Amino acid sequence: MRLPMKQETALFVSSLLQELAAFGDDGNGGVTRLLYTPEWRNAQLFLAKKMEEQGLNTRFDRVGNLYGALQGTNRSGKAVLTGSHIDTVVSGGRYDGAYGIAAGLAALVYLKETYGDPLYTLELVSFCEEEGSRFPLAYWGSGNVTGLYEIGKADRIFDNSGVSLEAAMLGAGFGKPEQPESLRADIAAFVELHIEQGPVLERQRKRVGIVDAIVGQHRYAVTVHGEANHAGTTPMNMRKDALIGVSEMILQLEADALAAGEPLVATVGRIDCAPNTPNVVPGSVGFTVDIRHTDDRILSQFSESVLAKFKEIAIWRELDIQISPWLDTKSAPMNSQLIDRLEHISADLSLASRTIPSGAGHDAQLLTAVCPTAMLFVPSRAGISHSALEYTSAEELADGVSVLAALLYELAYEGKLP
Ligand code: HGY
Ligand code: MN
Ligand code: MN
Repeated sequence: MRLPMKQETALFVSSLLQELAAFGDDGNGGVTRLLYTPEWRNAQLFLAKKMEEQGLNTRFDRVGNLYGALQGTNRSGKAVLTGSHIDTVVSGGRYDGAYGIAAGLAALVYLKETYGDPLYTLELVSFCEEEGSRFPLAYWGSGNVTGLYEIGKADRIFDNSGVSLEAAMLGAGFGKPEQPESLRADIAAFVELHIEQGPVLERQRKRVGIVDAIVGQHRYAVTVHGEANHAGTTPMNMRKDALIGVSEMILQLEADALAAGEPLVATVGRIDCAPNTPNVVPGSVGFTVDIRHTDDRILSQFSESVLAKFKEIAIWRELDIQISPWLDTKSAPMNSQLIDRLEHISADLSLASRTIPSGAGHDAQLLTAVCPTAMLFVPSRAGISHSALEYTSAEELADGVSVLAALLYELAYEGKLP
């Protein structure tokens, strides 16, 4: 297969990422594009226009996933998909998610211009949400495509300001019965291209990371109630200080994660304290827990054990505790045949590669439930991600497109499905 021109590809992808970053630009170099917000909706509509300009047939499904398709000639009814997510974390980077979409568009445009129509329909997908940054659930887009979620649950999930997922979805113009169902059973293969979001590829001077497995994840919302009281008149030994109790829980989480050793990671990323006033003993505290491991059994054991310790701390400090799990994604091995083929493609392109586990969660881990799935990474500068400092060079972005285009060519043009 003839290769896309590096410079052209680098320019196409970098400028599209630049344009996308304007939707949700937080003014400090970061991007905040939360599900069903105006900046999210405008980014999806902008992408639909870009796809149409490039000759793809576009459509939205009921939850707001966007597809751009090159119709296959063999009428098999099967489709090869590539893509990623358009939403971001708060003040995130411009590459996480968006790169897989921009690179996918570059690859489809190149393949169409060079080889015409594919044998199997080839589709680019911009999943509506993956991060779990606004609502207490993640993978809303790919979860509806693969059957993990059904849209009916949207009226029981609320963001921090009390807006339901259903109201937000309807407000953004989705969730209507007349819109196409999200669930799909026609996906023959899925390939996700993403930045590594870690330091390994750069440190080992590899241009391509071929993912062998994606970690399993448990996320919880924990609320601890004590007794709000006067900071001046309440003696230290007569307090039910929710924040002190939570501090002890967080230190316990860190100690246990360090004791468990790699690749286990555990994070408290969000904390809300009430009444959050300097001269009031904190009455209640809400916080999130994110625990990950490549082995689901170890992940479950660790979660059970540390949450039991949280409860002991609460009893000892006469605090009430509620723990609600809101994410439990299993670790997901990628398709071994596609891993081999990515290794051969990288070698043919003289791009140094290695297989690598993903400590970040991705839509690809849900697609493994419905089709053979592969994931590949390009390096992240200093391993930084979920930050305005997230960066990957234009040349490295173009490397990813070359490998992606070569695999999509084998799958959709040569018809070599796994
Ligand atoms: O949190 C993650 O692992 C991913 O960025 N959603
Ligand atoms: Mn992310
Ligand atoms: Mn991502």
